[in-house]
Parts: sequence; C-alpha cells; structure tokens
Amino acid sequence: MLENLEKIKQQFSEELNAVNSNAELEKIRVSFLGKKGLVTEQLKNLRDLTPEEKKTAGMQVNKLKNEIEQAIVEYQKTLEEKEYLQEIENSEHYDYTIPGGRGAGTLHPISIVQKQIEDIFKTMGFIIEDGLEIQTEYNNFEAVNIPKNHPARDMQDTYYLDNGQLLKTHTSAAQNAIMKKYGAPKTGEPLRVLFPGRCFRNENLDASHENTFFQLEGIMIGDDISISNLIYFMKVLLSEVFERDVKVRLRPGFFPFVEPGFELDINCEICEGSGCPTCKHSGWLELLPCGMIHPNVLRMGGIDPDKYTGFAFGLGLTRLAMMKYNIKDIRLFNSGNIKQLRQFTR
Ligand code: FA5
Repeated sequence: MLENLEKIKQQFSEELNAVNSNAELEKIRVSFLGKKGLVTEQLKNLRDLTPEEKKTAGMQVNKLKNEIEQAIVEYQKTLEEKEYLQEIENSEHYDYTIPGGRGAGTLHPISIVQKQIEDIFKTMGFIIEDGLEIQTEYNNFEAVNIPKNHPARDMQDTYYLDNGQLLKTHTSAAQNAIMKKYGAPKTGEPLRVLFPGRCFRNENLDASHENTFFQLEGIMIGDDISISNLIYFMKVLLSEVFERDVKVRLRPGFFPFVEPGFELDINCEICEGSGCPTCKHSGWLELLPCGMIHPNVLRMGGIDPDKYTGFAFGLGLTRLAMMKYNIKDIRLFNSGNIKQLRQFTR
C-alpha cells in the first residue's frame, strides 16, 4: 500500500503541473479526492488490513490526502494570479506620456465655483486655508461653542472613527486652529481667511442633501468689524458668482457659534421661486448662513472678545453650484457622470 501511495503522489504532482485552468484543477481534485478518487480508494482499502497495519497506513493515506488538498488550494491561488496578470496584459494600454489634447479632463463644477470665489476673496486680502477632513470632536463641536449634549449636535450627525475622531460636519471645524495659527490682527489690518472643504453628514438624501458635500467658510476679525461688513461681503460674493442680481432673503438663524446669526437663502433658480422638489416646494434654498462670531469662540481661539469682533459665514458651496448651473439634483455632483459634469466650463 505504501508503494501505491508513493505512485499516487507522483502521478498527482505530474498532473497538477499540467493544469492551466480552474476547470482542469477541479477535474484533478475529483480524480484524487472525489468519491471514487485514487486517494479515497486507498482509504476504503484500509478495511482489509490488520489493526496494526491500518494504524500506520491510515496515517500515511491521511497525510497524502492533506498534502493534495493543500497543493490544490495553493495552485488555485497561482492560477488566479496568472488570470489577473493575463487580464492586465489583454487590457487596453494607455501611454501616460502623451500630452492631453481634446480628451483631457475638465474641472468639476464645484471646483470651478470654488476657484472663482477664492479669486474674488484673494483680491480683497483673504488668505486661503485648508481644513482637515478628519477632525477631533473638540474642533468640530466644543471649539465652536457646541458642548457635549448640546441639541445642535443632532442636526449634524456624522461618521465617527474608532479612535474617537470624526469626519467633519462643517468647515467651521477649522475656525479654532486658524484663529490660533494667525492670532489677533497685529497691524490694524483685519484677519481675513477663507477655508473651503469637504463635509460629511449622516443625512437622508434628497435633491438638495448629500452625505458628502462642500462648504466654503470665511472669517474676518478686527477691532471694528460689524454686520454691515458681513452684508457687504455676502453681496459681493453672490453678485460675482452669478454675474447678475439674484433674489435673496436674510432672516434670523440660530448657530451656537455666532451671535447674532442669520440665514441667507437664495430664491430657487430651478423653479424661480414657484416651488419644486429641489427647494422642497418652498421657493427658497438655505445657502449662506452667517453671523457675528460668538465671544466664546474668539476666546477659545485665543482672541480677546473685548478687543476684537468678527464675522463668519459658511457657504453651501455644492448648493451654490446647483443654483449657478441650474442643476436640479445634488446627487449629480458625486455621480461620476463625466458626460453631464464636463459640460460646465465656467
Ligand atoms: C453650518 O454648517 C454652519 N457651520 C455654517 C455657518 C458658518 C454659520 C459660520 C454661521 C457662521 P448649516 O448646517 O446650515 O450650517 O450648513 C451650511 C450650508 O451648508 C447650508 O446652508 C447648505 O447650503 C449646506 N449644507 C448643509 N447640509 C448639507 C447637505 N447635507 N448637503 C448639501 N449641502 C448642505
């Protein structure tokens, strides 16, 4: 019997080396380990042996069975790798060194609007900053006057990481770090910073709500900053982006990090205010909340609220792009639908 096992082992290794596909591998598995397979037959033959012989031969047959099973699993991995390499070999090849021509990419509509606003604000002395996407709970909430258990946290439910950090729910999460970085204005010139960024919220999706969207935030802090400065900058922003007058409304709004706070809504550009799914049939879309920075927020940022005041705004950049380009559904932006997205060029 031991001689037989040696022969089977030899035969298996020869046949395995000739295998080129999963189907052939399966055939081999059946012919050695299947119900009537060569190894299975040897197991059946054990019953004709004496108990003593059975013990030794049984161990040998099982050893061979395990070796064959193991070899088949290994060979399957090799085959998969071969198939993968073959697929790459057969796939279309790109020459990345060819300069872009008509087929070159275009800017995403959100990037176009972002760049446009950055350019306008740069000419008015604003520094452009970048906020982190993964933030501490402190920066996202506590540092903007939203302590633990504050009901305002419910409106910005997000995705938490195992280490306790979270995907930022608003660009305001960068306010504290920016204030600490630049400090109070030293030259009499107000501190002016613009910080766009991707935000995340655990939302019920609809035509104007995404779970991943862009905001663009601005702050201006100095010794004489008032609501009239705020209104002026909001007007400039909208008239430059739309290059025409748009209908807006300003109403009181509550945000723990500003006092007083405002909601600046835009008349829905899709239905011109008559009501549609994009504006949830209200005729208006919340676009540009803003207000005077709360003294607590300035203090936590290391700026003395008795000496300085400032305004902050948190523009819904994705929604602004919807209104500018007449896009009815916000989900288009993350859809990867190149054909639709590349039609917006300026
Ligand atoms: C905020 O996020 C405040 N941090 C904004 C702010 C900054 C106020 C500074 C005052 C001072 P709000 O949750 O309303 O506020 O979001 C701001 C804007 O982001 C909204 O008006 C809307 O245009 C946009 N937005 C909010 N949630 C979504 C969403 N799920 N999908 C798309 N846009 C959204």
